[in-house]
Amino acid sequence: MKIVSFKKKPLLIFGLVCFLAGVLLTIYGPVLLSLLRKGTGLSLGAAASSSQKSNDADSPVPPKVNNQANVVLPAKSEDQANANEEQKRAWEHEEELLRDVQNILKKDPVVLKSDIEKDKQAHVEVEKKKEEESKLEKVIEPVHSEGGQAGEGVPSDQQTKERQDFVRNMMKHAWGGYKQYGWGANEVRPVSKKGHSAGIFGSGNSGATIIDAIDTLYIMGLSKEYEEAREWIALSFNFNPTGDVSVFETNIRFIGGLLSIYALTGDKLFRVKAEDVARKVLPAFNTNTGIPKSLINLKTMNTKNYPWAAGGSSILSEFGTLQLELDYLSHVSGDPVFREKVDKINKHIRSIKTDTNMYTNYLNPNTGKWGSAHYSVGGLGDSFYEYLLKGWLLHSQTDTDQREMYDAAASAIKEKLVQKKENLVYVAEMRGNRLTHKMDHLACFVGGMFALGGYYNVHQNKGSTAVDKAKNEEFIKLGADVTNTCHESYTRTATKIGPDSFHFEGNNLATPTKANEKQYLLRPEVVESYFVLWRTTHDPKYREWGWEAAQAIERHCKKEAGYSGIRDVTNVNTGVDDVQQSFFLAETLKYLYLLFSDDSLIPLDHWVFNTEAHPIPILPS
Ligand code: DMJ
Repeated sequence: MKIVSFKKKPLLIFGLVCFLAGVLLTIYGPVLLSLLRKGTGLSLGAAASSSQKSNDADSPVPPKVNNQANVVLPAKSEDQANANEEQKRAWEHEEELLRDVQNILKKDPVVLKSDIEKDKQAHVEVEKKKEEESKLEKVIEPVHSEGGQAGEGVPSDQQTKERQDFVRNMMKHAWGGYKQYGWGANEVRPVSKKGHSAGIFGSGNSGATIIDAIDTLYIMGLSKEYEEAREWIALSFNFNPTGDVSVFETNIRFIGGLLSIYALTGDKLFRVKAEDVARKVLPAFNTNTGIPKSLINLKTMNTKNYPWAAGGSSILSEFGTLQLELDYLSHVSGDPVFREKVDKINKHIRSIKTDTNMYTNYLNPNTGKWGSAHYSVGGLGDSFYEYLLKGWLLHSQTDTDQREMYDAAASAIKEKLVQKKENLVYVAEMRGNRLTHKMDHLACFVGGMFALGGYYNVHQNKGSTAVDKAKNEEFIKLGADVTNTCHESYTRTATKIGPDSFHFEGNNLATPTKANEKQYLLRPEVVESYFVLWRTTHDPKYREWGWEAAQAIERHCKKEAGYSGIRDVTNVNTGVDDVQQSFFLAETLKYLYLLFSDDSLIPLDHWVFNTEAHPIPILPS
């Protein structure tokens, strides 16, 4: 560092004062001159007018000024009087400026320096504010949002309305805890009251809860909370996590969440942010087959699969759960690149489809071959089947290949995996040819999926477009039966909340065995199926079941700063995991709320829910 010697200081200060005086005189010199002239009775205006008077009859004639009292002599015409008045004001202003300059020059150089610093700071603040205001600016684009108006769907009967309010209050509590203790972090720890992040998000604060929750806030008509979320997204959301992030989770939570709120509001901000996030993960698709890797590091652009996935495979439920978000993103952005990624994956899967119409949970993205024969509608497989159906719905039921794939896959699941023990219908898993008589909480979405497909007549007679009415009804019934089993997994525990996995062997009937199967992570799949079954059958029992679940969650999971997962659903004195998962706000509470809302709110004829419960509008055919 250069040190200025003490002796040289006065010289420096003198120099600085001279410099400032020079600058200020350059700026205010003409003013000074004008005032000096004024003092001698010769104004700039008067000087100018004396030379112009004869050749410009219309130009304002400057007034004569009485030096003592500054009194303007009467003008000849009204115009002249106005011009005189204006000129007088200008001179007064100039005088004021000069006084300011004189005062500034009288100041101690140290004070002067600090004043300049303060001015600079104030300028920076003003510029920052301007920038923020421009970021917060709302540009609304036309979108298809039928039935997506904030706060709509109030049910007509009092009891249902009270239940709807109850769920809205749950959402307020969940949001309030996150806002106070986890703001900007991915999630909140509702007991230890601090931010939390899971490995799927990489490192850093990406505000997963804000992005995941914003459409729920909007749908519930929580406008203050919605604005808080929007402001954070506008000013602070850049999606720059370090470490490995999950491409699948980024897609369903971030891209899906942003696109959904864009579709509901038309607010351009969300479309631009969604596109930005999507572009960042595109390098994960650069494999021989176009099947993306599971993880991407956004700093190094390294991509890889989970080390536990056999043979370096990608996961079926991950690469098969992209179409809703990426097709819609291409539709609204006009850039086909996103849809092309999905098309390539679909093309590859179709090219290696087997006669069994089943899809194993693993696929090697480089060789393009299926991995070990593990079939499941729970974790690793689940939303692949969901998106076969929903991709067909998204495109107004026009993609025949996709319809046939879903029809055939659902039939294969029914034939090979669906089992019944006593009165309980469930969907088992299969390894090789062996069944595992177990269902995950995750697999409980399948009840809603089967019912949704049947409701929209996805099952058609082979080789024709004629609807197979009986088969569709069978699937609605199958959906109801499986959902009944999932409900049983709730009613058979002490807390009335369902476990993460449950078995159908020996004495086990929809009950968990191992310790880690007894936890409840605030998952949505069971209430998701209640919601879909309610919309497709209007059997009132689904609202009752949803109400049981809401109350049980309130009783056992509510903590001071939000809701927490619990360790053991079979024990009313259970411990907690101290995590409020972002999907609790995105999915669990949204499905419960919609269950108690009128069907006109997010009508199924116009919207299709992504696997994180973010509604995406059905595209015109
Ligand atoms: C959610 O993130 C999604 O529903 C996903 O498809 C599966 N897992 C969780 C919730 O359990």
